[in-house]
Formats: sequence, C-alpha cells, structure tokens
Amino acid sequence: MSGFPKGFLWGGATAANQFEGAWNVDGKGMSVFDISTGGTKDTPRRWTPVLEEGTVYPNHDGIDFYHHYKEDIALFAEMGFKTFRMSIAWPRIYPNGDEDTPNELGLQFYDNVFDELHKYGIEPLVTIYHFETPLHLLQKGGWLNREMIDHYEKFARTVLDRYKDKVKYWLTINEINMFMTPFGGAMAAGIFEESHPDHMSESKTFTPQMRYQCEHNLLVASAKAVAYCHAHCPDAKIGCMVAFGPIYPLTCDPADQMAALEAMEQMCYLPSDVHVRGRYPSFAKAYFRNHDIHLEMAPEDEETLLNGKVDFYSFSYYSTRIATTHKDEKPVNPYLTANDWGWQIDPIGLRWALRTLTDRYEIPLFVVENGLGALDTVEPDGSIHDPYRIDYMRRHIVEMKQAIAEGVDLMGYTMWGPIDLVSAGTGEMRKRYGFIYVDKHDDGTGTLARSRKDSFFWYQKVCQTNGEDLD
Ligand code: BGP
Repeated sequence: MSGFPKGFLWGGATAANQFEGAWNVDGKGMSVFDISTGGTKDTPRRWTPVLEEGTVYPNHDGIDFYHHYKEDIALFAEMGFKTFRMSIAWPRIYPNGDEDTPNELGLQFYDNVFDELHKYGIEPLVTIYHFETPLHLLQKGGWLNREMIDHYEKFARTVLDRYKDKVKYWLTINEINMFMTPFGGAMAAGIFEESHPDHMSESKTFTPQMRYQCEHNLLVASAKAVAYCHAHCPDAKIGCMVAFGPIYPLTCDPADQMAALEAMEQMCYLPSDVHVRGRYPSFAKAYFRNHDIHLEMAPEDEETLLNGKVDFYSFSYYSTRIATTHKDEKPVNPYLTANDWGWQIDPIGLRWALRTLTDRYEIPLFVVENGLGALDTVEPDGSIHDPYRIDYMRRHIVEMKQAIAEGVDLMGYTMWGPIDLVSAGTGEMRKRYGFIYVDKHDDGTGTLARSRKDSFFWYQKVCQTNGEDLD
C-alpha cells in the first residue's frame, strides 16, 4: 500500500472559545459560548443571557491557552506537528461584531501565536469563524438577519489582510451544517430552548424556514470570504468545513436507501455542493418548493456563490448514523461499538466518506477533526494511560492510508483537541480528547498544569514517520 504523500499535514485542531479562556481580557467582547454553563451527557447545559453569580461558565477560562500558548505550542512541536488548526475569536477582534475598527490587542494576540508556530515550522490552519458568534449580533437576530453577512465579511477581510503573510491555509466557517441543527439554533439565531445536541432531531422553535435561511446567509458569507481571499491572498488556499457524518440505511429495504440518501442530502450534500460547485443542487431547490420554504435571497447571491468556490474540501468526522423507515427498529448500528457519549466508532466510515467525497467533487480533501472523547484517569504517579484513544486514532489513520491508495487526494489530518479542552456539545471538561492532559475540572477547579498522556508519544511517532509507524 502506498503511504502518506510527502508534505502531508499532520497536526491537531482547536477552537478559540473552547480553549483560549481570557473571555473578557484585552477588550474581548462576549460570544454565545460565554453564556453557556457546563453540562454533562445527561444534564443539559443552560444558556443564561444574564451571567449568574457563583455559576461555572467553562468557556470563560477554557484551558487558558491565551496565557499558555508558548508552552502549548512547544508541546505540539515536540510531537512533530506540521500544522495546527485554530480559530480566531470573532469578538476578540470586533467585540460587539458591528464596530467600524478592530480591537488591536486582539489582533496582536494572533500575531504572537502565528509567530510562535512559525518559530517551530508549524503551519497555521485558521478557521475564520468557529461557532463564536458575537452575543450582541445574536441579539439582533443572528444569521436570520442579512446584515450578518456584512459583519462577517468585514471580520473576514480584516483577518485575511492582517495575516496574509503568516497564514497559508484558511477555513471559512466551522461545520456550517451544524447551524441547521437544534444545537446550532443557539449560535445561528439565539434560539436557546433546545439543549441537547441531537443533530438529527427536529426543533419546534428553530423551524425549517429559519434553518435554511440561516444556512443560506452563512453560505453567502462564506463565498464572500473565499472570493476576497482569492483576490487578495494569492499564496493562500481556502476551504469549507462541513460535519460529514455518513448516514447508512438500516436495512436493504429500498425505502431505507431513499431515507438515507435524503438525510445525506439535507445534512451534508446541500452545503457541500454550494461550497464546491457554487450553486444550489436541484434536489435542494425542489425540497424548498415542496416544503413551502421561501428563502430571502438578494439578486446578486447566485453570482456571489458562483464566485466563492472553495479550493479544497475539509470536514470533521467522528461517527456514522442510521436512517430507516422502520419505525419499530432502533436506529443503532449493531456492527459498531460506541464511546461513553454514544458516538458510534466507525473507522471504515471515514474511508467511505473520503471515497464518496472524491467521487462527488474531485478536489483535495482535508480531515480537520477526528478523535475520541473519553474519561481519562490520572494514576497516582501522574501518568495517563489511554490505549483506547490510540486504538481509535490508529484505526482511522489506517483507513485514511487505504483511501489514499484507492485514489483519494488527502492534504492532511488534524485530530480534534490535541490538548484537553471544553466540549462544544455539552460544555464539559471530563470529555477529553487530548494527547496533553490539562488539570482543569467541571467544577472550575484545577491548576491548569499540562502533562503528556501515553498517546502523546504514540502520535509523536506517527508525525515523525509520516504515518508509517502506527504501532
Ligand atoms: C465538532 C466541533 C468542535 C468539537 C467537536 C467534538 O462538532 O467542530 O468544536 O468540539 O465537534 O464535539 P464535542 O466537543 O461535543 O465532543
């Protein structure tokens, strides 16, 4: 089997709101995640528009990367990272989102981080917007309000201009399709009623009309960032970011094949097709017609989408799901095991995703999130043995390697959460992904000390041998 190509970008992925902390430092404004309390898989988080005295808001501290970035980047370098995925906190640059001039202290912070990464030869991979909608803009309607496109465009232009000599790889909007889910209603439109991140369930308050309108505005905003990047950052490449969780039919009943296809169309292909082909696919237009969905579009939107086609397709991959018309059957895949949060583990599904996306788009792919959320135990001597994490990643990397041998053009792999951070879905710390353990807990306590788990040394070998040594 041929191996990973020379220059393959091994690394890890993070998001500003989940690990920077310093939520109100150096002029930063509030994002939607600053009003999230911590939850667990069984106890939903709460969103409290007015902050409560004595309540823990986990994203306020994160793991304080803001003040530990030098130490953390040194650890990434020790593992042999070629790239590091991070996002820019929108309200650090525009505290309310609608100011005319950016916050210089916020811009300076990311200059420092990029300089530190380059010191070790690590290429930054930057998500312009990773869920951290400025709270002020959310209070004005969020993505239901078309003005949001202009605010995002201004923010994107500011960071593209500022960092064009320091950043070669950009992503426009993290998991753009997650904004259509009940969980996404919070960051898309400030609709906080739905607390569990059940991606497939329907929301009563965040209606299909609202979901597709938000998604349309997000797609137009993304296309504007792509076009600006192409015109002003000639050395850069810019991609989309979609949560690509394949949906299998439960049975070979043809009706189940259709159910799976339709679920894939709505959740995955609709935004992906617009990003890559620059236009809505015919199934989407028909769906809007047949479901009485009327999108508010400006006359120039079609051209904007056409001018905003991405250079590469990036996606997150954790799990696969099931669709079925057999209402009496449990939509669970009997061939797979799951993590403690019920996310089914499916390494072959990653190859399926890579092959399917290659067939459909024939552009370079980038796996920018993949990993295992797990409960880790610190031994009395301080060591952390996490063979389950190594096993998860090894099996996924083997499938990527196989996919490359089968013709997939893969640019890189940034596993999710190389250092423990706050969970996006539940707001908890105990769901850990990292190779680096951080002493920080759900009750807000912890020394913030960093330590290497067993998987740290394993991934070091992977990076250093370009994916050859997976033992
Ligand atoms: C994706 C997000 C990330 C990340 C990851 C893991 O949806 O892009 O921000 O958190 O999932 O999810 P969780 O944190 O809920 O375990």
